[in-house]
Amino acid sequence: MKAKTPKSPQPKSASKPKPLTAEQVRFFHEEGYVIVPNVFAPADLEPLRRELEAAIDEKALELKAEGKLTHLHAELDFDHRLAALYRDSKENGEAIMRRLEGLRSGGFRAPEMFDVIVHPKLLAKVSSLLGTQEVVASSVYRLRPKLPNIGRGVVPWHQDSGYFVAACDEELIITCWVPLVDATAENGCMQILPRTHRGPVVEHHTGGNQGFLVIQDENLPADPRQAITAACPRGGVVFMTNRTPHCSTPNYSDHVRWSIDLRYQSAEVPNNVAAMPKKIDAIGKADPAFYAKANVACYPPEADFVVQSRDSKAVAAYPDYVRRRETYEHIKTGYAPGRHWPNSAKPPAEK
Ligand SMILES: O=C(O)CCC(=O)C(=O)O
Repeated sequence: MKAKTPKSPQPKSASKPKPLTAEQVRFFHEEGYVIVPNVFAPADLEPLRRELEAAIDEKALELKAEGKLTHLHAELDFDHRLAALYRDSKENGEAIMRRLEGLRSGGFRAPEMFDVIVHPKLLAKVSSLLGTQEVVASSVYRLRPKLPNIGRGVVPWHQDSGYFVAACDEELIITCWVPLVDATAENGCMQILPRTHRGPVVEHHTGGNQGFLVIQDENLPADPRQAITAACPRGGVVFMTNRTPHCSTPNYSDHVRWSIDLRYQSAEVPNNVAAMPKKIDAIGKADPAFYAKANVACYPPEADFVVQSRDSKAVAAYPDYVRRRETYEHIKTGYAPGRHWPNSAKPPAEK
């Protein structure tokens, strides 16, 4: 993909972004989630949608040049094109999605993605939930194209904390689920079990759909029939805690349910912003107790970065974000305390 620099996420003329209302904050803490429409204006998400469209086009052209694909479906819009490419060839569809989702090949980290992660409209809302100006973004963000009528992308019941180290169970890490199309029950939005997030991280099992972790129904903290359907219009955001059980259902529509999920925490919560993996391991080698004591991230395999701080020098610019993600991708830290969830046939997917 071509090298570009991000646009400034804060247009000079923009009015000060609004925090959540006291009622929305109260609802979030009571219910474990809050769905907020119009966090973004449609135009705010357009650059990301366009960049994803360009990435699909680039990969489709590459596959065509390799003789693997005949029909580019270039006449279709962003919401439909990937579904058509997948219908023609599962292999090609998977290859395109791997390019977009690729966890170990960089993931999607175009400037347009970064601009959404650090968007002041989103950070103002996140800040009001965290109760601090000092905000760290976790690299555990994901892009999810859920295609129509295939099981791929259906996510079983889990708490995000099921993926994080146990030392962070009592911390607050906010998931911001941002649909890039209107998310509905029909196209497979999330289901959320409300008012259960104050309980513990319950037992997860490995080997759910697509290798995801799964909470079996008998281990859910409430009857799954009490789940709410978290429909959310494009521009809106579903905010959830890391202990809020949630899942997502199949897409029965004719279009792709595009979404991204981003995660944020207070800078007080363990994170790896101060160290790259080599440094963490060098200290850990000299002092094995270090890993246990150190502030070394709720999800150690991926890089965290500061997105908001009173100290503006601490805030990661786009090149820092790319460098940190690349470094973590290529150098694995030895600090990886697994949760040791009960085994099943397949290994768990990375979040
Ligand atoms: O997007 C989905 O379908 C599921 C998202 C999810 O499980 C998450 O954001 O943790």
